[in-house]
Amino acid sequence: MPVIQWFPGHMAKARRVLQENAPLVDVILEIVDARCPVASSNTELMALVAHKTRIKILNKADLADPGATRAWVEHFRQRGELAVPLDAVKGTGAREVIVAIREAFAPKLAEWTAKGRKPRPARAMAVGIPNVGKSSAINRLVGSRKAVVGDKPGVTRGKQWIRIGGDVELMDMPGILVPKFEDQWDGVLLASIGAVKEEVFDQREVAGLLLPYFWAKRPESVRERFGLESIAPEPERNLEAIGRARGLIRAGGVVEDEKVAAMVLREFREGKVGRISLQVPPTSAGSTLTS
Ligand SMILES: Nc1nc2c(ncn2[C@@H]2O[C@H](COP(=O)(O)OP(=O)(O)OP(=O)(O)O)[C@@H](O)[C@H]2O)c(=O)[nH]1
Ligand SMILES: [Mg+2]
Repeated sequence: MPVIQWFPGHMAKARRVLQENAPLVDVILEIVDARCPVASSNTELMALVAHKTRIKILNKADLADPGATRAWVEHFRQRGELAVPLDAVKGTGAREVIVAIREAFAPKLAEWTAKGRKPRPARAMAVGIPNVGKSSAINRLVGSRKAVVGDKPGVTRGKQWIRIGGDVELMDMPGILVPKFEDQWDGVLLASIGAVKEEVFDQREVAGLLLPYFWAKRPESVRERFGLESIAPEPERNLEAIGRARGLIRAGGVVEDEKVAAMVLREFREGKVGRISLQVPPTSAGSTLTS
């Protein structure tokens, strides 16, 4: 059985939302999780708006390995794609996002004014799969500048725009994309970053598959937090050892492996296992990417 059982029916709705909103904006901000920017992107949906200017926001950069994030930015840049790291909680990178939107819009604006038309602000919208931080990013970009620009009848069909810089406006609602699964490991990554509901995957399976990866990247954190002295080839043995170390044991001495798995995933999501990137760019996949 696959790790994730998925229902591709949601794809149609996400496609519709994207296609309806794309014509209203100059720039599409695709929010992805910096720890796995490819798995948390829906390349199939984004291909529908390939004609638009797009900026990838590598959000939760505070939880990712800084070296890996730098490598990702460079990787995307080499492919002609804009990528900007963001920590939507602290706001680190928010200014750079606004600058990137302004710069991406500059050629269009120049063309516009050359034709004698009045300059207007750049319009952007945020899209992304669940839990990547779309709402947090919007809040952070808006900051204290809560000024709603208001409806633009006929152009925006009731959409609200918020001014986020002198000459940049952001749609107040993000577009929700569906996660895409190309293989089982994608499913594991998407589950680990909270992009899919916990009911649709087996947390023990996901935690079991991730632990060797955490161990390879941050052995000292895994040892300290979870009390593992070594990593066993059998996932159940690792969960078992963690359960004993952390006291997640039922009467009768049986380790509560579901609780152990849920805890491992939660602590990873909260960044307590250290800054770990789950994907590194193909070119640097073999290199060491510790901070
Ligand atoms: N550490 C860290 N946590 C973040 C960041 N951005 C968002 N979060 C956390 O991630 C969780 C999800 O953030 P949201 O902003 O609700 O994400 P969303 O994409 O709007 O989620 P949905 O609306 O459910 O699809 C929250 O617990 C946020 O506090 C970030 O840059 N760093
Ligand atoms: Mg949200």
